[in-house]
Amino acid sequence: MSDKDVPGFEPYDGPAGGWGALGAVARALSGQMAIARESIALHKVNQPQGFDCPGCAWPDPKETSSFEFCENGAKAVSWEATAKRVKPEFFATNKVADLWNLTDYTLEGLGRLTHPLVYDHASDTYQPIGWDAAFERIGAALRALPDPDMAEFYTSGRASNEAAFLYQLFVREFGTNNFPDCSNMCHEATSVGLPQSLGSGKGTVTLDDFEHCDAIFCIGHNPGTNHPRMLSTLREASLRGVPIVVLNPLPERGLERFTSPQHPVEMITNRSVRIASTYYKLKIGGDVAVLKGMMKYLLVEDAKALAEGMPGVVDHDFIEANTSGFDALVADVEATEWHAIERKSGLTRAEIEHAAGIYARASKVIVCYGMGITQHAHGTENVQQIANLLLMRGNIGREGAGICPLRGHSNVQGDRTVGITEKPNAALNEGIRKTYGFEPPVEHGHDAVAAVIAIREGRSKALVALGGNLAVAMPDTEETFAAMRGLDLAVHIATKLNRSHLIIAKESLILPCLGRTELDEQATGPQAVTVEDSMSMVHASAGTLTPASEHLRSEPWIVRGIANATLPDTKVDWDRLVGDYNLIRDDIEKVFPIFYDFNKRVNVPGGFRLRVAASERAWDTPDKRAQFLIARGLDEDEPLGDDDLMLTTIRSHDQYNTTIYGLNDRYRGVTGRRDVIFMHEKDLAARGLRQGDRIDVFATGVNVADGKERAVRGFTAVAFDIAEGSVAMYYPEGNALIALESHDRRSGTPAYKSVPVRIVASTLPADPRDKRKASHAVA
Ligand SMILES: Nc1nc2c(c(=O)[nH]1)N[C@H]1C(S)=C(S)[C@@H](COP(=O)(O)OP(=O)(O)OC[C@H]3O[C@@H](n4cnc5c(=O)[nH]c(N)nc54)[C@H](O)[C@@H]3O)O[C@H]1N2
Ligand SMILES: Nc1nc2c(c(=O)[nH]1)N[C@H]1C(S)=C(S)[C@@H](COP(=O)(O)OP(=O)(O)OC[C@H]3O[C@@H](n4cnc5c(=O)[nH]c(N)nc54)[C@H](O)[C@@H]3O)O[C@H]1N2
Ligand SMILES: [Mo]
Repeated sequence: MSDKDVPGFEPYDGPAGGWGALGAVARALSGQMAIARESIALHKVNQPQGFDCPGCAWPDPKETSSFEFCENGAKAVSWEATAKRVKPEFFATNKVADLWNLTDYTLEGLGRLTHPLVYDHASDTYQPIGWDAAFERIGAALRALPDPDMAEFYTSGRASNEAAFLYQLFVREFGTNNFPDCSNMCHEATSVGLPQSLGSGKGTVTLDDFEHCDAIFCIGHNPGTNHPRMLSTLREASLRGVPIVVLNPLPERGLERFTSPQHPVEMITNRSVRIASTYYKLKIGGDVAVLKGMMKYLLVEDAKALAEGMPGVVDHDFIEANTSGFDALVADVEATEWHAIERKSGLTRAEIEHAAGIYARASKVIVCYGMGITQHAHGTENVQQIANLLLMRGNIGREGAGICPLRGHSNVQGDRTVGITEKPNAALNEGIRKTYGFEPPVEHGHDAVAAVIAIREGRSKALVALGGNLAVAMPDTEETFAAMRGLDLAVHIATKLNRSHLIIAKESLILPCLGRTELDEQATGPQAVTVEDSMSMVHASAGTLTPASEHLRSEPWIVRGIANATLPDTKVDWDRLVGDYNLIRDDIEKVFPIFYDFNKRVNVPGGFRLRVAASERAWDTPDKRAQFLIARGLDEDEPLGDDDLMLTTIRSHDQYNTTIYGLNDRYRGVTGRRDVIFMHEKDLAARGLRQGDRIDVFATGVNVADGKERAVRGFTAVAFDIAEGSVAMYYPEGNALIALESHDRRSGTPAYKSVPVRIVASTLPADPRDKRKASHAVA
């Protein structure tokens, strides 16, 4: 059977970027935007005077002189600045039961929300409501809870620092630390793992470091799709001759070659620049094995060099002066056998030693990583092994070297910095006490998994969501949906309609807010907000577009409204703060001294960098030294049954998390569908399957330990150059296979990237020409 026989699948030979990217932008724009809005908006993205791109958290170059082209940034902007609207008339004629049958793609594609809405049980419709009436209902429902800990306050990482700061302040004055947050599903393994290793929970590099490094490792992330502006950085490094080593079970085109739309000659001559110098297709969950193998090689080479009277390969002076735990790490690494490393990683010893050789010969190394590392049952340990590898050669805290976690949402890192955390430390609590004179709750609250479990068990009865699409983003689609139907109150502050809004509680409200592209006018005039990128740079963002509707309000204004209605004796002057966001920033500085001179420093184009102590080799750990921390064994995940495969759930090129912009995944050769599963030819053959066959996927192991069947059915298999034993499908289609209990015990991060599955021919009729629309594939 040839590739052509699968409708909508045809391997893509081109580079990342290039003309394909330009074409995709044109299509995204023509579908969503009025021409006038488009030309204004795109020229203001990531400019010193404009708004921060609502796409990814990759930093901007210091001088953004020309419009920095990014296909997926353009999609994110046009998706928000769309001319489409979903108005009360639409809701009046479409019952929620009917909306439920629309796909996620269609739901958000309806356009921007225009009015505050409240759900009416009698007619099964959402109906318009005034802002004050909405706040009163929310306040009354929250005050009626027997205990503030029975409410969950979710944040998605689009919220600005100002909105997130006010939100956490309100929630703490209300009396709980229940802060489920999108970063709990994302880089929580980093936020837990790195403070233990390095004393700082953030990346240690800046964009400048990429100009000075002499090797880059990219582990478990896909920048061509998720951080496209990073390709320009990698391209520059490649042209400088810097080796770029990739560890990824899939051949991601953006990590292979790139044609920069910023470079006319490259475009006209159709030339591309190679990105990876070496690409290792390891098995899903094989990262710890590779990292230990690399460390093993370093130790052997070190001993050899020292015996010959040469300088060691390991930086003993650095280790002596800066770290603890090295001897224990050596013992662990030496005890790990090569045959186990090879089996677990799917790579040969020679391949791993080659990678380690590149690492050893480079004097300044940056390791970048993403969800391929964090979303495993042992995600925290994975992150810590990367830190170990870097510490071994003193690759932290000096120019051109360091650790670079690629954050998700454009302000997910900032939201955490300004207090969105279920585990507040003493300094945060003291800052609030001192600034506002109320006693914040000190007992730890719920993260995302704990919140959904509390809702499932009826211990939590209210959910307020500052953005996001919690129900669809979480594992265990069916159980999460069912749990949320048991809520007394569900409030969604959102720009666009999504499935979480259709999971109806006793009382359900949708509060439509301004997006980042839009003008935010308050009592003292137009306001700017601030965001923090993946490299701890804080800068201002000011929207310029006319709001999508006159009824939209900013997130800070909405939080103010909820706070005033919920807390009759509040100690915070909410109206004053929201009238002038400079005052919010003054308060952020009072609670978090790291923001000293906030308003002054953020007024400089490009903003300022928040201090990351580890970048200066100041180790904020109990013994004030960086720690080598051991991961027991090589298992990142639960063991796999004999006939099982390991499934990973990934993003297509046409999606932003649960937002589906389109049904294509250009670089992986998929057009017009999302119901595919990428498999190695041999894994197909071993099951008597061929490309194009329809298959059913059954969860096994940890995900069915509770005795419940979890399955998705009727997906089409495509033969792909993925590591053997590893299979991939899209998120959120795969979420129905993952139990809430399948998460990293230390950080709570769901194991979205390691789902043991059994794959069999589908019981549904075989019909490869059936181009089903991407449905919300709940079995
Ligand atoms: N356009 C766009 N931009 C985005 C997003 C989006 O959805 N669309 N999402 C944003 C968010 S919230 C986030 S968190 C980031 C996500 O950015 P990424 O971390 O790039 O996210 P994923 O698509 O989940 O891709 C993870 C990569 O890990 C690989 N992988 C899977 N399992 C393993 C493994 O076991 N080991 C290794 N080494 N690799 C593995 C996959 O093949 C894939 O290439 O992007 C942000 N930016
Ligand atoms: N299987 C699987 N599941 C995953 C992942 C995975 O890799 N695999 N990744 C996980 C990760 S890394 C993350 S971060 C989560 C994402 O989880 P979320 O952050 O909860 O999800 P998003 O899809 O980003 O949220 C989209 C919604 O945000 C709203 N929105 C957009 N812009 C704004 C705004 O400016 N303000 C407000 N108030 N609302 C806005 C819109 O209504 C839109 O429908 O998903 C997680 N789930
Ligand atoms: Mo994320």
